[in-house]
Amino acid sequence: VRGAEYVLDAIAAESVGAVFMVPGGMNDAFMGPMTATPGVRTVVAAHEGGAAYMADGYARASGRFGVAFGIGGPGVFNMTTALGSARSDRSRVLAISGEVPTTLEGRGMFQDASGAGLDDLDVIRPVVGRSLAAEDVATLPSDLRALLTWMLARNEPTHLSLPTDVQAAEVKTPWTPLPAAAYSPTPLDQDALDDAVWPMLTSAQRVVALAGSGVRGDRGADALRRFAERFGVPVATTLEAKGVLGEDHPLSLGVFGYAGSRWATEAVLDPAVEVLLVFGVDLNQRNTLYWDERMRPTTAIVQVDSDPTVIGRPWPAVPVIGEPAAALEALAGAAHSAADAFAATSPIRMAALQTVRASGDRRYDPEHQTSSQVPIHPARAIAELHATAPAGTVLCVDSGAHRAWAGHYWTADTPGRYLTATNLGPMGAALPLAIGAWFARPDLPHAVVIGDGCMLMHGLELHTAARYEVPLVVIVMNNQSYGNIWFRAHVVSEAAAHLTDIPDIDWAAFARSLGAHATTVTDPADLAAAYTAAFDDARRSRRPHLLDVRIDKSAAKPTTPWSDAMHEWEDHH
Ligand SMILES: Cc1ncc(C[n+]2csc(CCOP(=O)(O)OP(=O)(O)O)c2C)c(N)n1
Ligand SMILES: [Mg+2]
Repeated sequence: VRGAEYVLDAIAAESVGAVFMVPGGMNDAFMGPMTATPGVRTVVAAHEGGAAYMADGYARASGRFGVAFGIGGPGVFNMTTALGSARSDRSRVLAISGEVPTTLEGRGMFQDASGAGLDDLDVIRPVVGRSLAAEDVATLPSDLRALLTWMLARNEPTHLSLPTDVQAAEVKTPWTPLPAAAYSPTPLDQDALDDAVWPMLTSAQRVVALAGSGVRGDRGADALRRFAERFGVPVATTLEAKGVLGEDHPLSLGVFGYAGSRWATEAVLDPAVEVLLVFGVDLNQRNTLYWDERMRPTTAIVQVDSDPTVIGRPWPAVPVIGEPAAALEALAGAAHSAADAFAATSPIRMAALQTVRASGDRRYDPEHQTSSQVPIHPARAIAELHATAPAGTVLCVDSGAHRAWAGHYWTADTPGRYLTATNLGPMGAALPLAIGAWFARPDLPHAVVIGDGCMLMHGLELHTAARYEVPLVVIVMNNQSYGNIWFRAHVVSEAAAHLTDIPDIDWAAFARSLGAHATTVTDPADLAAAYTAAFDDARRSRRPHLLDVRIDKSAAKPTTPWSDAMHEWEDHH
């Protein structure tokens, strides 16, 4: 087969069912295989950044990996933000770009971004784990293999640049599928569990778990639940991993960190905690409330991660290297006296949890969820969405004040149904993430919560959803503002506040012009009916349905612990 066909065959053999792309001259040889490889659908995006976010969404929702194609040079440059986001969120994305033929590098050929031209490998290098140019068809199989295994082993995007002459050249041997173990390659340090963790748990009573997006897939979420239930361990999650233990579960504390719940804040920062078990969490600024020292328990933090480089940062921790899913399986199923002793202290943890839960609502300011103010209170917009969304809905949330509203007032009751690019936090990710996720799980309803500012970035991907009959419900939290910035700007000056204004855009008209259906909602009393009708319509008509929800930009965000931590930090640094 030819090089381009070989690449598509490999993608199909790895059970990746959709690829996302923007076409162009350097990719022409892919067009045939993209439309003739059984098992692979090809989706044309509006922008290569959109294609790369779609690949990220597909990766998160499928548990396999995502693939984005673009031309070398401009196509690759357009992908950099999305790939940087995938790298920050440890998502598995392979970017593939066509390049000028090796024989014409550096001669002034149109769009030359080879090493002798604009050198897109060097541009993309910091946002992917590894980037290779397959300059000879003889190395294409090993280059592709190296990039896939690297991506899977390290959970980071990689990039393949494929010159057109290599795309057209003959590959002699067929692709050998990767072993299943390549998808969860890190061995578990069982000794660390046996020699360090179990002795500690035998004598510890007050133990809390914090689970992050490193708890991957159904297996990880299920093992987390069994572990929590067997030992009565309350579980908080990061915002990115919201719902990895269903937030309606009796042991769930909800989100800890940015936009986190009152229960999680109180339980994790409780000075009586002896051991904090951290599963697949990068203990970064947002996940720790500015590295709040009160997170450090009296005995130890135990940090389980497949990536040893995040362990011990920012605080010393008992290291357990391994897939969190594997560690949780081992902990949940342990059959020895230490496990029995730990299970025996379960009532103490349950009692502490009951105290927190009995002290009031999980959320801050729960009364805002029923506010009848106009413009609509954002807490009400989210609460009504949760009340009316069909069971199992996957919610994708963008970057801005709406991230805090959704993070706080949405209840994620099923693992893997809350997707958001939290670490780099690039505006515009959520809509293409949702499109990609839908291609992995077309059986599930998908909704997007997005700001009007984010719509200005990648809102045109609504056309992609319309074109491919993706039944998304897109809620534009329309405050005619870069709302998150407004909070800081309006205290500077009126002129500064105006820099955060967004004109009164008719998002419903915009949506209709792209082939989507749309409704504008200004009265909170209409929300429930509008949401219900939108989900029904999207499902029946197989079209995206956009809701332009007119909300109040000045409502104070439910991020009190975060703001307190910020002020504390600023006072001391
Ligand atoms: C690509 C990118 N540019 C700028 C920012 C900084 N930023 C964070 S939130 C925000 C405003 C978002 O506006 P909107 O989507 O309307 O959301 P709102 O805050 O109003 O809910 C900006 C400009 C960012 N996160 N990403
Ligand atoms: Mg806005």
